[in-house]
Amino acid sequence: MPEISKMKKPDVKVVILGDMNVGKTSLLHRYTERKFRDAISTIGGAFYLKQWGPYNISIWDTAGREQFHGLGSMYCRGAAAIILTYDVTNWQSLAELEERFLSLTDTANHDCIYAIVGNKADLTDPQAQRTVAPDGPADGPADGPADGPADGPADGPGEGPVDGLADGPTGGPADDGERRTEPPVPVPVPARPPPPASPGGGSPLPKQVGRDEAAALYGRILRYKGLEEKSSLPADRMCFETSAKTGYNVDVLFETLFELVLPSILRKRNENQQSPTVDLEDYREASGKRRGCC
Ligand SMILES: Nc1nc2c(ncn2[C@@H]2O[C@H](COP(=O)(O)OP(=O)(O)OP(=O)(O)O)[C@@H](O)[C@H]2O)c(=O)[nH]1
Ligand SMILES: [Mg+2]
Repeated sequence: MPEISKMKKPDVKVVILGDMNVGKTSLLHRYTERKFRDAISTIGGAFYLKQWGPYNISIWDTAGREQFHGLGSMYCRGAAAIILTYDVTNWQSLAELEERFLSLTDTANHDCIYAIVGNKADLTDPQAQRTVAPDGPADGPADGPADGPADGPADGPGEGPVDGLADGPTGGPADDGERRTEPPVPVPVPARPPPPASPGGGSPLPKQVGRDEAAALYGRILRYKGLEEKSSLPADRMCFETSAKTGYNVDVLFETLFELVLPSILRKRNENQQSPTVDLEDYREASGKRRGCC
């Protein structure tokens, strides 16, 4: 476990929500580790701290299983962006976003940004079957924010999974690239249903959710949030189809969101400068020195 005093504080929080098996963990793996591997069904939640330019972004992966549903609104507390994920081959997974997950986002920031993401596009769309991000080391996915520093995000070997606990509305502090799992209680997780037959060069599976249905859901989310469509980000910009398996659109998804949450990051940093928090470690060190003097 890293020392608390060395941990970085996330500037902003991005949360991935959606039904079990839609590929939330796989999307996060693909983006952060540049890999696709069979993920184990998530228990509770986990977060990954992404250093993006000079900013620290915590990305929360949540469990889609019904038994963890109660935790969802806790994870969404203070979120600046939420990725609502469905599986393009499973219509019910889109319906679940509205029926089960949307209300969990009530605890997010008032200006939270929503992305609707149809994953597993490789199963239905030949274009998404072409591997755009071959498996490889986590050497940093892309350049930094468009308006950010020239040196881009400092990814590196530090990014990877670590067990631990995180708390607080923006997630607990974590070392650079650290992933923390949060198993609230040990719960037996039943075996995953077998995945649908992969086309693997064969014929694609039927697509059950079209882009227009995702865009319609986006419109309903805006209405649920009491937002005007005219003054909000347009559906064609906020609805994505991705493949965690091939990497199709995965970097585009995360980096579009990071750029969109930049104003939230800057606002939070500005607020912190105006009312700085007390660092207990500094206090302890200082008081220790005083004791030594007397
Ligand atoms: N073909 C294909 N399979 C995928 C893709 N993403 C995930 N999968 C598979 O779908 C299954 C579920 O993936 P996960 O990433 O564990 O799904 P999850 O949404 O995190 O599931 P929970 O943690 O249970 O909520 C695994 O067998 C993955 O290998 C994808 O883009 N394409
Ligand atoms: Mg998962």
